[in-house]
Amino acid sequence: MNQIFGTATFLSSSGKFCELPPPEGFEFAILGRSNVGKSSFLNHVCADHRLARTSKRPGTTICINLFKITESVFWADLPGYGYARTGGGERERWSSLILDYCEKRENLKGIVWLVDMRHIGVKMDLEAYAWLRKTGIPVLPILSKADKLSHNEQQKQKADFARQFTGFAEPVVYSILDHGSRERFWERFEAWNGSITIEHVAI
Ligand SMILES: Nc1nc2c(ncn2[C@@H]2O[C@H](COP(=O)(O)OP(=O)(O)O)[C@@H](O)[C@H]2O)c(=O)[nH]1
Ligand SMILES: [Mg+2]
Repeated sequence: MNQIFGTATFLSSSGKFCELPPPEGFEFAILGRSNVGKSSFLNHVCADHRLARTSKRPGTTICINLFKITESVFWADLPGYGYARTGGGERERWSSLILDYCEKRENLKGIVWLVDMRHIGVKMDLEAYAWLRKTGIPVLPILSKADKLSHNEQQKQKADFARQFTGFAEPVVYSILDHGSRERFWERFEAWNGSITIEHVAI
């Protein structure tokens, strides 16, 4: 996948499921809590810091942003979950756009699920996990912001993740401050990608 570096392009931004472009090729979605580092991760793995907009303020992306990674691989940067703009209930914290997308998008091949490595097992991630398991969509977990932890803390958090979240591919420890993360991710992505099929279990 080395050839993709710097060649990914922004395709579209959709606020409603019906506004998404027609499915084309294979799509992978980036899911995770608001502010976990989804857009930064996308930019970093594609080696293009201007690709997706990143933000210090949580809850700013309410659209699905689609990116073309190769001729046949597309990535969707989903809105973050877990940020209650109005301090309201669960419904506001789980965007119906995420649910619609994950349940209906025909060419969705897998979900890259970001979890903040410092905070394993927070309520919204537990909810996301239960729901992801139910959908049967293949999931590759990413433990983000690894640079904020020492090596020992990383080992502990990894073990914690493995204890709490079973049934997915082994998580990739990731930091946008570490270029080794990028190589490690693409290796793991290709292995994961090759091992799954386009049809996930319909809900
Ligand atoms: N130290 C560190 N900060 C990160 C990392 N990834 C993201 N961030 C920061 O976390 C904040 C939220 O990132 P963003 O990509 O906008 O999160 P999103 O809401 O999930 O798309 C930004 O200030 C990023 O610079 C990382 O690996 N290490
Ligand atoms: Mg974002």
